[in-house]
Amino acid sequence: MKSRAAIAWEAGKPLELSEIDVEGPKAGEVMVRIVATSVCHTDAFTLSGADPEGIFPSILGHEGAGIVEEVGEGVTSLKPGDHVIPLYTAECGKCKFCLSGKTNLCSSVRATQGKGLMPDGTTRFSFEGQKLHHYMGTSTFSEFTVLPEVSLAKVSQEAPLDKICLLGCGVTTGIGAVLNTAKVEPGSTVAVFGLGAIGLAVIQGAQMAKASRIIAIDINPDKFELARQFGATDFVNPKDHDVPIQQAIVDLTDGGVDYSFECIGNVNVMRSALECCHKGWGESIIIGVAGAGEEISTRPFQLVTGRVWKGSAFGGVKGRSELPGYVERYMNGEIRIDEFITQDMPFEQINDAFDLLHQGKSIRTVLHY
Ligand code: NAD
Ligand code: AHE
Ligand code: ZN
Repeated sequence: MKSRAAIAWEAGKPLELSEIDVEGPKAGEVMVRIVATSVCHTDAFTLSGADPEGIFPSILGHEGAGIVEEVGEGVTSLKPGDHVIPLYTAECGKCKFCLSGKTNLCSSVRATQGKGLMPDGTTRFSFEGQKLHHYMGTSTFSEFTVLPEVSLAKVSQEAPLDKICLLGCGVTTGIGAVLNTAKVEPGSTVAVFGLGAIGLAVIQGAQMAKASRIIAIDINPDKFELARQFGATDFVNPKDHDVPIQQAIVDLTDGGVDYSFECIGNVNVMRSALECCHKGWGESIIIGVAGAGEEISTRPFQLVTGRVWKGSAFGGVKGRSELPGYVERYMNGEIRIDEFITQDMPFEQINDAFDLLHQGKSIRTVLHY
C-alpha cells in the first residue's frame, strides 16, 4: 500500500513529505486510514532530539482518528469501516498492569513500541526499501498506518473524526489528570502551569470537578483569554512577579493550592508547581515531558510536610474501555473540543503546524489528509 506520509529523517530537521510503502496488517494488527491528525508538543519534543526514546527515521504522530481499512488474522474486536482513535497507551485487559485496577499503563506492547517496532519486532513502514520506525505505537503522520488491535479504541461513527482526534492525546490527558489522577474535589483550588492544549484541558477538567478557583499560569499572555473561556478565574504571568512564582501563588491563595498541574515539561516549573501546594495536603501532578538527562528536585521537607508529587500519562484513562465514553460526552456537549482547534490545514502543511506550536500561535492545528 502506498501512503502519503511525513518522515522524520533526523532530529532537528523539518519533516519530509513523501509517498511511503506500508505493509498490510499481520496477525493481531489493524491497518487504519487516518482521516485527521493534530500535532502535540510531544511530537515536537521527539523531533527536537530530546526524547530518550526518539528513533530516526520514523513516522511521528499520536493524536489522530481514522477508519479501519483492513484487519489481520485473529482480529475480532474491529472490522473494516469501524471508526477508531489510535492509543499510545494500549489496553489489553490481560496484563498485570491492566488487571491491577491501579493504572492505565498496559505492558502488552510497550517494550516494542518504545523501540519503534510492531510487537513482532519488525516495522510496516519503508521508503524506497529503507525501513522507517513506528512512533508511540500510532504513527498518525502517515495516511495509512498499522497498529496492534489493543492500541485502538472503537468509537461512535457519528462523531467528527477531525474533532475527536484531539481525544487521542491532549484533551483526554488534561481532563483525565484532574478526574482520575488528582481526583479534584468540589471547592478545591487549582493552579495550572502552561496553557497549551494540555493546560487548557486541565482547566476544563477542573471546572467539570467544580473547583472553586483555577489559577492559569503562562509566560505568554496571549493564552489567558482561552483559559478564561475554559473556566480559569485568575491569571498569572511569572514575568510580572519579582518573587519566585511558587511564592506568588502561595501569597495569592492563603498558603497554597490544593492541586497543581505542570503542563510544560520544564523541571524548574515542576519544582514551583510542587512548592505552590498547600502544606499538609497539596498535590502536584506532573504531565509535562522533560528531556533526556533532566531531573526534578526539591527539599524533601516539602514532602515530609505533606505535599504529594504524582505523574499522569494519558490522564490515567484506559483507552479501549473509557475513550468511547469521552466521545459520547463530546457529542452531548459535556466535553469541549472545538475550542482547542485554532487552525485547520491540509496534511501537506504539517511543518507549518509545528512552527505555529513553537511560536505559541496555536493550541492545536488539525491536519486533514
Ligand atoms: P504547548 O507547547 O502547546 O503548551 C505549553 C505552554 O507552556 C505554552 O503556552 C507556553 O507558553 C507555556 N510555557 C512555556 N514555558 C513556561 C514557563 N516557564 N512558565 C509558564 N508557562 C510556560 O504544549 P502541549 O501540547 O500543551 O503539551 C504540554 C506538555 O505536556 C508537553 O511537555 C508535552 O510533551 C506534555 N504531554 C504529556 C502528556 C502525558 O500523557 N503525560 C500528554 C500530552 C502532552
Ligand atoms: N519517551 C519519553 C517519555 C515520553 C512520555 O512521557 N510520554 C507520555 C505521553 S506524552 C503524549 O503526548 C506517556 O504517556 N508516557 C508513558 C509511556 O508509557 O510512554 C522518555 O522519557 O523516554
Ligand atoms: Zn500528546
